[in-house]
Amino acid sequence: MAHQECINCKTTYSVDEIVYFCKKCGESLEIKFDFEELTEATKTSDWRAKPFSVWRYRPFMPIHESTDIVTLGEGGTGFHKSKRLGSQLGTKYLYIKNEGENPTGSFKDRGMTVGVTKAVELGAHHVICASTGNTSAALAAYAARAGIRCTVLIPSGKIAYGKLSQAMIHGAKVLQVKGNFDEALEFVLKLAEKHKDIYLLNSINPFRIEGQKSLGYEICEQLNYEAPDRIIIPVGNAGNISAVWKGLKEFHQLGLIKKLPKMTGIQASGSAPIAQAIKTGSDKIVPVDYPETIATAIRIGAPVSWKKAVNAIRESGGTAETVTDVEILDAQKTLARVEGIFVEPASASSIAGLKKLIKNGTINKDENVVCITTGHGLKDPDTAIKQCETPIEVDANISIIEEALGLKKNIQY
Ligand code: AN7
Repeated sequence: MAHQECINCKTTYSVDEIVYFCKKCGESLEIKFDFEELTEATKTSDWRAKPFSVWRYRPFMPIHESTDIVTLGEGGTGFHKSKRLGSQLGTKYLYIKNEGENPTGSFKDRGMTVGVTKAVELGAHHVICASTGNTSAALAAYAARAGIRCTVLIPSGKIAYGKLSQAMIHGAKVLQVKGNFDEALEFVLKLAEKHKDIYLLNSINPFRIEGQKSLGYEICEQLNYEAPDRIIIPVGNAGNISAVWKGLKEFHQLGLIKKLPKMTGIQASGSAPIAQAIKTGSDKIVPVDYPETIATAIRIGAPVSWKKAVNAIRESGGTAETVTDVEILDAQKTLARVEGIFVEPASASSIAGLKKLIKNGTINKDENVVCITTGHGLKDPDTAIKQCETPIEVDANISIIEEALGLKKNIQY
């Protein structure tokens, strides 16, 4: 029903073949379905009767029917109408799709449940990824669940402790490579090329993208089979924006939604090659050699899926914007305090981007906007704590506590 296809020269490969790049032209691959078969499969299946989750969409997934899935209950995340934040920022219809509510605390779980299921289906016993943190946390958890070996390569410098602790406790072998994320990715690509028994699960792997496309489906279903006017997404390696766009286009092609939203990608200003390409109208990106940002999850200078992302943004009539670290941290705090949603800095970039695009007139107040927040705030408690007032140490004494709280003493209620 499905095959892998080169995004450039359209060469096809079976879904049972382990291949990460086109053997003819070296470009990345995507999963393509026979549309008539997909239409039939989705008509005859009772998927709509299933609860929200990635596997509600099993007929849309390139996994054999007989395969046992590796799952921790991913997807079905909260879709929060955000009236207070919306009115503060000047937009009427704002929703936060909070992917931090996934099992390991990020959207990566959607891709990993499908990616690790595929790994097991292919008979792999060892999975690998390079990661700024969340991918490694998710892969380590799903590999543990499947009972297979897991290796992760992380960049040197700061990686958020919550994520590192997850990879470690789930038993992954963690190597910190002296270099940035882009260099770590080069090594895992080389390892997977050299050692055919190691299965690569970076977002270049098209099966992961299939899992992540469910995020696009779910948003439309949570809006009662309507697409929003715009979806705003933090962009690093650009797998997610490509995946969401793929899901939306499939729903559209199946007639489940009538229109498509404007895909809007947000990057941190210190690592923004895609936003630069969009702004300058270029057909190529200029990689950033030394990417820098407080949002370590998206500190990526040479995004592998940039072509798919640029295409998604242009095809949908969307845009891309950059946000500074100060804007990111400000958005993180505002979202936590105004809506009660705690997200990690990279995730807050979608909110910071929304604020900027309203201010510069790109987004008008009547647009129906969905901001995706990609990872939970507890992933990176250090950054959160640094922005807040330090707890005051007080003596165990009621009047001292009242004084510290600014409460009047001697009042009887
Ligand atoms: C919270 O974990 O790349 O544009 O190695 O953790 O699909 O790369 C993380 C990416 C956004 C960017 N938000 O998504 C990794 C990694 C959070 C993230 C992104 C990431 P893509």
